[in-house]
This record gives sequence, structure tokens and C-alpha cells, in this order.
Amino acid sequence: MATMSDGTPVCDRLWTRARLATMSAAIPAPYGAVEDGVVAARDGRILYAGPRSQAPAFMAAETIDCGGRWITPGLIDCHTHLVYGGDRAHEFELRLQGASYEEIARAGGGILSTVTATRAASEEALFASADRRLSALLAEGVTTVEIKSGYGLEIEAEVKTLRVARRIGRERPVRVRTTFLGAHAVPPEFKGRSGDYTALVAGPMLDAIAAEGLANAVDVFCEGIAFSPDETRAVFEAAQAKGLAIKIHAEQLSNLGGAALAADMGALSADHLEYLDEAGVIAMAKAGTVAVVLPGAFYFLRETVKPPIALLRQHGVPIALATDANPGSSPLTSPLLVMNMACTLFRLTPEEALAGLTRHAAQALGLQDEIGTLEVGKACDLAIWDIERPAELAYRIGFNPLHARIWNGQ
Ligand code: DI6
Ligand code: FE
Repeated sequence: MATMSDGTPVCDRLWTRARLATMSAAIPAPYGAVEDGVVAARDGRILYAGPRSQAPAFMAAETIDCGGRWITPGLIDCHTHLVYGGDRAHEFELRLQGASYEEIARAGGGILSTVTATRAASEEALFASADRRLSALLAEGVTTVEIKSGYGLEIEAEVKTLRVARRIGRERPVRVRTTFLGAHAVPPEFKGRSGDYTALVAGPMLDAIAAEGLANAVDVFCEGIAFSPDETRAVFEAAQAKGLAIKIHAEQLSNLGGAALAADMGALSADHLEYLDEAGVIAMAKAGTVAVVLPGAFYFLRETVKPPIALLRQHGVPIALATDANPGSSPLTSPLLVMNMACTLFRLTPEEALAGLTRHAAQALGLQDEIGTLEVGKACDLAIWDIERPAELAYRIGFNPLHARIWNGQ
């Protein structure tokens, strides 16, 4: 710790008179709470987060009086498709007239209609529309966002999407992790030849993306309307050969055993999981794979089968939450609403919901040593809330109590 000549520890910023939901597993209280707390930051890192009574007498360049407000870790949206062209409002109308999501997809709409719009869009237009959606996330305390490709489905358009995602991370005050989801749908020019398309994804497309260092992870939509378990495995093997982490969209509309396959290969997370069975849960528990549940997609598609929350708890699988922000199944950019939906629809506790957008979301991105809790040495990403108790974050609907958002100590 840096000190003055008399030994007084020095920090850049000090937040005082705060209540902390540290979300640290090392603090046994609910939310890892500290009632009379302070946070100190230096060079963007947490120097101290804990009770005032045990804090060193810091010399701070700037002191912020929080007036009793709650500080949580900055929120982490660990599953989004933020970069895409166009919208799918018309398909929303079709579904209200009775068409199903799968029918629309099989008729060439769905993901493929967004592919057409994304291919046609310039990088500038993609950045501008994604930036508007990002602003909604930031306004609710998000400090880290994962962004997937998957609406290009050809080399140039996938590269373009991930470049835009990386640009967001350079130009906006948010940490961005990118995921290559070339195996999101079979594009029209490969109709009936999904094996050939899978070979393109696992070969030249992945080569181009890895050569530019555009992805942290590789994801596959393993589903009847998308890629089979064998195709999924082939893409994952290619990803791992390049040293990239793997994630999966699995068991969203049916059970193909995708989550277990991904877990057995060491996946960071398996996401959606409405149709996950106990064998899948056990495989995830064994591998330490995080379950990312996406209540926005469940709600918007009017799904009735819920992810097996009780089994996930019973086997100790960490549960993360995310917006799944995308034009087709979850046009949602509110992490607070995600928390409320996870509690009302899936019966998570408000504490589990907050862990889902902090500690467990960090783990779903492989960033558990970097972010997700208020602990010494982690990045100083904070959300400061005008609330009396942390459960309010999940309790309210359509109300934003964010007071301030701190990213990297700023
Ligand atoms: N599952 C989903 O819910 C999104 N992608 C996926 O694999 C939907 C994407 C879309 O409909 O545009
Ligand atoms: Fe998704």
C-alpha cells in the first residue's frame, strides 16, 4: 500500500458512510453486507472495502460521503447480443397473431432477418445502435458487458460485429468481453448444409477472428433449429485449439444434452437451460460450469418450462443472470427488471438475483479474480444506490434507484 512519509496510507478516492453489499462469499452476512462501511480505491483498484472501524486512516485525494446509501459491485451483464442491425417488432406482431418463434425461424425470419439487416449495416450504424442500448445498461449500474456476434454468419460480417463490440470497450466507460457466436444459425446460403457451414465456422471464420484477437470466448446455439451436439463439439474443439474459452446456448427449446457436453469440455457457462435435466445439472456441478438463466427470453417467448432452479441449488451450481439483450427473444436492456423477473418467474431470492448479476456473472466470464465482489485487489467497479435495503433492487418494477456508477475507480 502506498503511504505518506509518516506511514499514512494513500488512496485516490474514498467512499464513506456507505452500506456495502460486498457479495463476498467470505463474509457470512446476507449480501456479504457491511453496515458502516468504506471503500478506498487507488489506480482503479479496490484498496479496502469493509467496516469503517477496521479501515486504515486513509489520506484521500477525494472523499465521497455516501450518506448511508448502499454500494454494490458494478453490475455485470454476462450474456448479450448488443450489436445487430434492424429490429424485429414486426415478428412480435406476428407472434401475437399466433405464429410461434420456431415457425418464424423455420420460415426464414427470426435470426435470419436480423442477419440480413446486420450484413447491410455499416460499422458506424452498428456502433450507434449498440451504443444506445449500452447506455440503457449503464444507466442501471452495468460496468461489464459481454457481447456476442452471431448476426453476421459470414467472415466479414462476424469480424465487423466483433470489431464494433471491441470499439465499445475502447470508447465507452465499460469493460467489454467478446464472444464469437458464428454458430448461431445456419445462413441462407448454406441451407441444408449445416455441416459445411460448421466447417466454415470452426475453420476460416474462427481463424480470421482469432488472428485479430477479436474474441475472448466461443459460443454455439445447440438446438434443433440450430446446431447438433456433434457440430457443437467440433466448434468447441477448434476454439480450444486456439486457447479460447467456450460457452453454450443450451436446452432453451428442447433437451439435446448440450449443457453436459459443454460442461464435460470445461465450458465457462451454459445459458438458457429451461429444458435442462438432472444429468446436465450434475455435469455442470462437476465441471464448475455456471448456469446463466435468462428470464427476459423466457418471458418474451412466453415459455412455460422453467429452468431447474431447485436442482441447480441442490447441486451447488452457481446461477448467473443476464439480459440476453437481442432483437428476437429478449429485447431487454434492464438488468434491474431481469432481477425482478428472476424472482417472480423463477423464485430466486433477491440475494441470489444480485449474486447472479455480480459474483456469479463474473465467474461466467472467467473474471472472478477481477470483478464481481467488493474485495481488495479487484477493479473498483461500483454501483451506488438510493435504497434502504438491497432487496429493493429486485423488488421494484420500472424504477431506477441508481445514484452513481463508478468504473475502474472513476
Ligand atoms: N437464443 C436466443 O434466445 C437468441 N439466440 C439464441 O440462440 C435469440 C436470437 C434471435 O432471435 O435473434
Ligand atoms: Fe443469447
